[in-house]
Amino acid sequence: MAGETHLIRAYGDRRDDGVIQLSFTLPVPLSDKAKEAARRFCTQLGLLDVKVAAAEPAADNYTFFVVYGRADVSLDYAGIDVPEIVFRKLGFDDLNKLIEDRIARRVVVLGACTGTDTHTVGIDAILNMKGYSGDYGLERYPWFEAYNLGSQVPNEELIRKAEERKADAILVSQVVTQRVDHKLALELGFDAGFGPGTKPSDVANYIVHALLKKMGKEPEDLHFEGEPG
Ligand code: B12
Repeated sequence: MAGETHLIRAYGDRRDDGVIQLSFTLPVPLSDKAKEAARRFCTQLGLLDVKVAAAEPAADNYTFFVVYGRADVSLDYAGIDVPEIVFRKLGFDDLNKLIEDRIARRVVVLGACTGTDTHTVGIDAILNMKGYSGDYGLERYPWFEAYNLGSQVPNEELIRKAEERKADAILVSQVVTQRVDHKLALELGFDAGFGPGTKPSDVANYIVHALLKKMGKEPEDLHFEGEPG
């Protein structure tokens, strides 16, 4: 009911106990002193009843910790208002059918790992027939025309080829980066940024919905599952 609050706290073992798990690395060799440092680190973060559950050497003079602690934080879930229209992500056949019905031509996509970057596994995972963790790559979609230009492709060459083929979407893979996420990708002028764990079907759905929006065939504020956020 309007005006009612709905307070939520983290759930560890029991409702509202506020218990959370944290993992992090400190630049010290593994020792009891290191564990105490980890405990104080979490206490300074505001956690209560801090317990160091695991401490493992991550490298020389680096220790990885798993810590539990109680966060005395609650927030009013009812006070969070995020207007969204979320559509179910379409599967392989449904998405191809949507392209056939609403775009009525193959969607042209070019992808490359650009600049001096040689990390091709990522872009291959998105584009190649075999895809990634059982999710087909865009080359397998009959209603996509997907071109994988490989690695170390100069940006100018990618743009030139994209213009030649009248590409609907250009996929740029940069793995040696300063951790580009969706937010930074938008700031850099890209339409979206996809990170580790992305499935080809996420990208395929994103491209089709973005194209339909551009063609005015879908509402601007449409969102779908798997869309980077
Ligand atoms: C394999 C690898 C290599 C291989 C690459 C072989 C190849 N053909 O790809 C080789 C040995 C060549 C290599 C070299 C180097 N590497 Co290297 N490499 C790795 C490693 C171990 C795995 C990367 C990988 O393939 N992951 C698997 C794929 C599937 O994951 P992914 O790339 O994230 O892709 C997924 C998503 O990100 C997404 N995605 C990726 N790209 C795109 C693009 C689009 C458009 C979309 C939508 C989605 C998408 O979809 C994919 C599936 O989900 C990582 C460490 C790691 N575990 O990540 C280091 C790593 C990436 N490498 C690193 C570095 C520094 C280098 C070198 C500079 C090392 C050196 N000093 O020589 C050189 C650079 C060479 C160059 N010019 O690029 C660093 C990068 C650090 C940073 N700041 O970014 C890492 C993180 C290692 C580390 N911890 O330091 N590397």
